Amino acid sequence: MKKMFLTLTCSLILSVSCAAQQQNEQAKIKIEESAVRGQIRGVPDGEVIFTQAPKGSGVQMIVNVSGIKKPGFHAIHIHEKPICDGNFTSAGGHYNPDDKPHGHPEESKHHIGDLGNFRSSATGSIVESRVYKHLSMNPNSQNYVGNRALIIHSKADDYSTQPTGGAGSRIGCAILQNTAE
Ligand SMILES: [Cu+2]
Repeated sequence: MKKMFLTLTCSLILSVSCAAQQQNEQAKIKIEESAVRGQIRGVPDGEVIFTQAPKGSGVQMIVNVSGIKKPGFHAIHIHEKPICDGNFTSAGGHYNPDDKPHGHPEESKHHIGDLGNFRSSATGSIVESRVYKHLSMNPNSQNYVGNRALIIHSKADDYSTQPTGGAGSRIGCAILQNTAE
């Protein structure tokens, strides 16, 4: 009887942990499915990943870049076309379907592609996570982050020069795509 009880308890524990594991796997797959990723090419290299923000609405961006030659602030924007050729002017202008003025991403008026400034460390890397309320992971939304390009600039964004923010040349470019597409 004792043995039978033990067997029963064990299999119960097993099935509970097994179910938890399955749930974890499913959650992982869901995150993978809804991720938009981009491999950064250019002078710096690295990766950018967009996922649904864990709390409330919005999109979380994790950027992990190394090899930036100039420490200090660099503008990052989403540009209109998913093309990273030559000097990256192939990516077109900032993504701005509403025809708004360029600005800071937390101000009332800005391009959908305005993501702000990122500080590169003394060793030339940017490792940062930020949440943007104005972006969307829904491919049917105008604010969708996929099928565009992420551009890293040589200089900081001044948030006022129209329409570029005076951010200088394009030193890095990533084609943004949903990995499940
Ligand atoms: Cu830009």
